[in-house]
Amino acid sequence: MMLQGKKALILGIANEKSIAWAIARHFHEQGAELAITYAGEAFEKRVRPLAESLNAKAILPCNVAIDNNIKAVFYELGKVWDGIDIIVHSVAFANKDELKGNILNTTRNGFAIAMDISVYSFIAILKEAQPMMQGRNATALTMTYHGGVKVFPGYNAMGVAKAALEASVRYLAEALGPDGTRVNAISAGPIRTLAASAVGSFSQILNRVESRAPLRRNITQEDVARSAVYLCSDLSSGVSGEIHYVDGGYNIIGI
Ligand code: 0WD
Repeated sequence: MMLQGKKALILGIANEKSIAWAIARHFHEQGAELAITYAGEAFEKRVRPLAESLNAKAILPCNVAIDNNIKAVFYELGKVWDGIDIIVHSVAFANKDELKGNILNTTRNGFAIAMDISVYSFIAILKEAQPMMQGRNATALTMTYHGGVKVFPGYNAMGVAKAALEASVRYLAEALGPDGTRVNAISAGPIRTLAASAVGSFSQILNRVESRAPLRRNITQEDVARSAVYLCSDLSSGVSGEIHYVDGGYNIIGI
């Protein structure tokens, strides 16, 4: 068991298709103890039974756009855990209007929302988590997409947000490294989830990856979860600040 006894906080389960749900299941299988958050009341009905099925030690609300929600999570975790070994941030959001047409459609407010929920939240969470992660060889993992590096139809403001998220991974790795904490991201290939359904040209992207990726298939939530186990276990003890692709190799193809 790769994660025996590790205490893992997972943010970003919306339903059973969520990447974070596959990660939670694999972490549980590998012996981790879990705390799971849901984005707000509307999500509780779906997320609570999933979390209970993995014997989560804490099941807490957390809208990452609200500082007090984030603070409350760590206050509550402090009551049940003496520290945190793993944080998985699998959260992103942009208004649907920002995810069609081209980037010139982006509004000031829509841009700010995408950056706040998809980027700043990772920084805010790790700031609050720092005291509980210090000195335990802890790890933090976020989820990004190649649209932060290359242009994909409809990805627009979210592509800009993922570029900022990837830069944040590097700055956070440097900030938390002296504590022994590692910070990494998985850049996942496209997967049909609730979040993906908001991206205008998603089917086109899926078809393209299936025909062009070296593995000639799309990846699954399980592919991502297995790499997450590696990045959050002591097997990756020397790895920090990395953007690790789990995309069937698609990103290496030039033409
Ligand atoms: O193709 C894909 N599905 C890829 C997803 C490819 C590469 C990366 N990713 C990323 C996403 O950008 C995201 O960062 O993986 C992460 C997880 O996404 P997912 O598993 O594909 O999608 P989903 O199951 O919808 O989980 C994302 C969840 C939200 O769902 P919705 O769809 O309702 O926005 O992020 C959560 C919420 O549960 N979320 C929030 N959590 C707390 N506070 C908030 C918020 N304000 N907003 C969204």
